[in-house]
Amino acid sequence: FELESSLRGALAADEFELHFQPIMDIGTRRLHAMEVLLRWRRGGVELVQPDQFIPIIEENGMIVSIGEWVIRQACKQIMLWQSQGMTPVPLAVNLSPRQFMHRGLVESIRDILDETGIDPALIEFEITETALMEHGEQTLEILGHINAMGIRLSIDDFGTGYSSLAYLKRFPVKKIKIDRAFIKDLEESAEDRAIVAAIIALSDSLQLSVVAEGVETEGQYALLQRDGCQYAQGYLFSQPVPHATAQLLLPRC
Ligand code: G
Ligand code: G
Ligand code: G
Ligand code: MN
Ligand code: NA
Repeated sequence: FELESSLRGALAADEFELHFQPIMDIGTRRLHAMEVLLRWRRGGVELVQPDQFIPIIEENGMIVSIGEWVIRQACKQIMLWQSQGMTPVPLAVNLSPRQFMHRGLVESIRDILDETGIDPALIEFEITETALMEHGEQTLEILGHINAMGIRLSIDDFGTGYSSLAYLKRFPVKKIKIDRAFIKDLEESAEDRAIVAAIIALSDSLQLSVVAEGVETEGQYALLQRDGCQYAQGYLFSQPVPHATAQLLLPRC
């Protein structure tokens, strides 16, 4: 309750901030994109991680306004980096199921793109496979609108739900992110290696690109490279970092 009531004023008090985690191209070991991860600077001091407050704001509906703020802030960040002479990489923003099903989403994305004037190719949305499975036709329609705006879509936490890649082909999705549960024991577990190799091979034949999440060791990296995985994200490269650190990773024009 205490957390919930202090969350109510947090947006107005400007207590949220974005952190950024690099997603690397495995072939070149260069920066490919960054995932945007929300943080709450509670009372302006203590940094609260999303697992402490995202479930609360999903439950009470505040995710809609806070989520819209995240999308706008990410677009503004791209604009700012460009104006400072940097070449931004695409930013991947997480969308919760509740936010996704909200009627105003498509309209507000359109407004933000108009407002900031950024290239929609510099924004990606991540949505979990479970969220996709929950609402058939309506989901397909919303994703169609987002895709038509030129924003790319990724499936987050892939492998933890019940969908198959064949089913996902119905959606205008370009990328899947293999959940870190399958990467964690990659070096020790022949079973996990087989699962990951199969996901990569099938994705390839369906023209989906693949990001491995939670890559922490060079050994995991080498195995992913061997199996033809294109992208990797994880502590091996960097934790999520504030904008001032993230911008040091960007190429300058
Ligand atoms: O510190 P200030 O209130 O000016 O920052 C406003 C917000 O804009 C900050 O919370 C920060 O998250 C965001 N921001 C993103 N990029 C920059 C940047 O290059 N400089 C500053 N000052 N703020 C940035
Ligand atoms: O940042 P961290 O790595 O602790 O993220 C924990 C969880 O919070 C992840 O599952 C991530 O998807 C979720 N999350 C982080 N930022 C956002 C956000 O801006 N919107 C939504 N909906 N979820 C987020
Ligand atoms: O949106 P998603 O559920 O994928 O959120 C990413 C989460 O994974 C964030 O909480 C982020 O801090 C975390 N994370 C990113 N890289 C690593 C990693 O290498 N190891 C672990 N354990 N967690 C990671
Ligand atoms: Mn994610
Ligand atoms: Na994930």
